[in-house]
Amino acid sequence: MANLVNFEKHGSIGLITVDNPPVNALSVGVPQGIMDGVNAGETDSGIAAIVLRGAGRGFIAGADINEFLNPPPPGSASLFDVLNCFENCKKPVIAAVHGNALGGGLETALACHYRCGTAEAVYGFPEVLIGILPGAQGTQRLPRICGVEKALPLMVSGEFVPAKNALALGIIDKIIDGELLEGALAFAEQIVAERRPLRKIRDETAVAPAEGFFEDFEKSIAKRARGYLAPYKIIECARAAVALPFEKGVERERELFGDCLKSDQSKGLMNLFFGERTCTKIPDIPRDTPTQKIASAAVLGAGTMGGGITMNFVNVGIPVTILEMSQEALDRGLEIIRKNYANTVKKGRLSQEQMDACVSLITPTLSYDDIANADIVVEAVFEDMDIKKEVFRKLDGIMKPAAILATNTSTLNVNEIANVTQRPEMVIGTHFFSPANVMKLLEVVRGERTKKEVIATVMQLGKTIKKVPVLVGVCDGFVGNRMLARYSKQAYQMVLEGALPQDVDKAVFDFGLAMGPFAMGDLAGLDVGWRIRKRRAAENADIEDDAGIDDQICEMGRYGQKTNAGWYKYEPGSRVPIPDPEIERLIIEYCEERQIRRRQIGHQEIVDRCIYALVNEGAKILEEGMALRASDIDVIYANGYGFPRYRAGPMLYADMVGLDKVYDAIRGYHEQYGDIWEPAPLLRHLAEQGKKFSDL
Ligand code: HSC
Ligand code: NAD
Repeated sequence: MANLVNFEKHGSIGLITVDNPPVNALSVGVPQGIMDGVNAGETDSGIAAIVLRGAGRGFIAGADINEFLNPPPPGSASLFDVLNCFENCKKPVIAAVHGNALGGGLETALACHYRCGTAEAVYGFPEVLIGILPGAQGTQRLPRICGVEKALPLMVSGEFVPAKNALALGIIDKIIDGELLEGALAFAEQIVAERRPLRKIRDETAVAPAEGFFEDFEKSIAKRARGYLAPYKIIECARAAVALPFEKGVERERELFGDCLKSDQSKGLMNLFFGERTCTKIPDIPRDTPTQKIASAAVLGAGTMGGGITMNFVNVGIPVTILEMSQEALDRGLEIIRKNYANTVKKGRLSQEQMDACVSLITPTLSYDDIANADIVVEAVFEDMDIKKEVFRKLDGIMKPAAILATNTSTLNVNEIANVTQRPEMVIGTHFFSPANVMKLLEVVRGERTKKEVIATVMQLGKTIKKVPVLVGVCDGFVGNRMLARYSKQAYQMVLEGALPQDVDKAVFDFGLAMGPFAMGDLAGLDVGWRIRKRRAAENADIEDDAGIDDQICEMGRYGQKTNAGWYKYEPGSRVPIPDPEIERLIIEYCEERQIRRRQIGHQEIVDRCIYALVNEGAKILEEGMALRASDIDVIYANGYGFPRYRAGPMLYADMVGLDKVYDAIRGYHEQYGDIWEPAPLLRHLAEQGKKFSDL
C-alpha cells in the first residue's frame, strides 16, 4: 500500500488513515490505498469494523482539483471504486471526521455505513465554487439523507455545515466529544456490539419536495447564479434524486458532471481557485520570511475608506485607534461605522453582542500621541500628495521604530511618500477597495525600498483580515485601476462612435460583469474623476480643455446615484438605472457639433474592445513586472472589479479565446484608432509563439 494511506489495527478495529498533505485530497493512489485498507480489514478475521480518518489538519478535502485540469493517465482506481468497496464491505465502515469533509471527502464519508466527527468538524459540497458538482454520487445520497429541500441549497451554495447542524440533518450519526480516535474506535465497537445493520444510503428514498419547490428555488438563485452553469446542473441532479432510482440518478449525475467538467467555466473557476492561493507566494520572499505580529492598528482618516478599513481590523479582534482632524469628522466617521454594523445586525448576519465587541475595539482620537505604539498605521486621508507627505513626516517622527507605515492612496506614488520618511523600508501601500469592509481585494503595493519582512507581514495580515492580498508594483493606478482606465476609455469612445451607455452596459453585463462601466461610474460618483480632470487641466496647460460628455454631465449637477442622475436617471431611493433621453440627446448633439458620424456598434465589438483593452494593458503590466503573474491580475479582477468568476479574469479569458485572435483584433484596432491600442510586446511575442499568459 502506498504511504498516502496507512492501515493499522486497534484491537478489533482496523484503522485506515489517509495521509496526503496538505488537505488529504483524493489524488491518484489514495483511492487504491483506501481500498487496500478495506481489503486488509475485511480479510482479517480479528477485525470486526473499519474506521476511516484523515491525518493532519482534516479528513478529506475532496478530489484533487489539479487532476481535473491535468488528468492523470487512466487506469488507476477511482473514487467510484472506493464507494463500491465500502458499500460491499461485509463489516461496518465508519468515517471519523475532523477538520473538513468536503466534496469527494464528504461523498466518501456518505458511502460509509456510519459517520462520526469532532464538534469542530465541517461538512460541505463546495464543488459548485469550482464550476462542477458533487459527481461521486453526492447529489444522489445527500437528498436521501436530509431531503431534497435541505440538500439542494447546500449543494448550490457550497456552504460549509458545522458539526451540530450536520448532526441535525442526519449527515453524521454522532459528535465525538474529546479525542477523535478514541471516540471513533469506541463508536465502532458499539456498532459491532449492537449488531447495527450496514446502512446503505443508496437504498433509501429521497423525500419528494413540496410542489413548485424546484421552480421557486431556481427563481431564488436567479440573481446570484446569473451566467453560471453548475448551479443549474445541480438542480437537475436533485430532480433526478427524487424521480429516479439510485443507479439511474447516478448515471444522470455523471452525465451532468461531464457537462460541467468540459465547460470553460470549470476551467475558469479552478484556475481562480489556484490563483487565489498562488497570489500570496512571492518568488523572492520565501515562506519562512520572518513576519511581525500585528496586535494593534491605527487608521488615519475616518472617511469612506478609513471607516471600512477600521472595520476589517476590529472584525478579527485587532484593536484600532482611529485619528481624525476634527471631533466632528471623528464623530461622523464613527457614526457611519455604527450604522454599518447595525444594518448587518438587522439583517441577522451579526449579533448585537458581536457588534458591541467590534465597536468597543475602536478608540477615537485627535492626537498622534495615541497612535505611536500601533504595530501598523494605515493612512486614508485626502488624496493629495502634500497632505500625505505631511502626514508621513509626522508618522515618521512619532511611530515606534518597528511600526509598519501603510498608505491607502489610489493614485499617488508610494515611493515618493516613503522617501519623506527616514524609514522608507517600513512604508508600503495597502490599496483597499470601496466599500473597504466588503470588497475582498487588497492590492499590496511594494515600494522600491519596502523591506521583505514588511511585505510578508502585510500579505499575511491581508489574509488575517479575510482579504485576498495581491502584490503589485508602483505605477499609475497600480494594476486594477490602471487597466480599468483603458477599459473605461473604450466604453466612452464607443459612446462617441455610436453606442449609448445602456448598450455598452448591457453588452458588458451580459458578458457577466456585475455592472457596466456607466452604471459603475454612477455608483462610484462621477464628480470624483471630474475633479481630478479639472485639477490636472489646471496644473497642466497642455491638456486640451474641450469638456467631454462626462464633464458636461457633471456640470449639469449629475454626479450619479447620489444626485439621482448621472449617465442614467434614478427614481428617488432606487439604484435601478433608467436610460435617460436627455443624455441620449446630449450625446447626439455633442457628436453632431464635432461632426462625428455615429454608427451601429454590435454587442460583440463592445465586449471585445472593453475586455481586450484590459488584456493589452494587463500584458504591459506583466512585462513591466508590476504584477507577478497573469493569474494575479485575474484574481484582482475577480475580487475587486466584479469580473465573472467563471471566466477567472481577463487574462485567462484571453488565453481561452486564443492570444493569436486577441492580438489580431488589437492590431486591427491599432491601425484604426492609433497609439492607444499599441499592442503590448509581450502579447505579440506570446501570440507569435502560440503560447498563453498562463505559460509564463
Ligand atoms: C470534488 O471533490 C469533486 C467530487 O465531487 C468528486 C467528483 C468525481 C470525479 C469523477 C471523475 C470522472 N485539490 O485553501 P488552502 C491545496 S472537487 C488540490 O490555502 P485552508 C491548495 O491549493 C473538490 N489541492 O488552506 C493549497 O495549496 P498550496 C471539492 C487542494 O486551510 C493547500 O491545499 N473540494 C485542494 O485555508 C492549502 O489550501 C473543494 O473544493 C484540492 N481539493 O483551506 C475544497 N484543496 O499550499 C477546496 C486545497 O500549494 N479546498 N488544496 O497553495 C478548500 O476549500 C480549502 O483548501 C480548505 C482548506 C477548506 C480545504
Ligand atoms: P474621504 O474624503 O471620504 O475621507 C478622508 C478623511 O481623511 C476625511 O474624513 C478627512 O477629515 C480625513 N483627513 C484629511 N486629512 C487628514 C489628516 N491630515 N489627518 C487625519 N485625517 C485627515 O476620502 P476616502 O474616499 O476615504 O479616501 C481616502 C484615501 O483612500 C485616499 O487616498 C483615496 O484615494 C483612497 N481610496 C479611496 C477609494 C474610494 O473609492 N473612495 C478607494 C481606494 C482608495
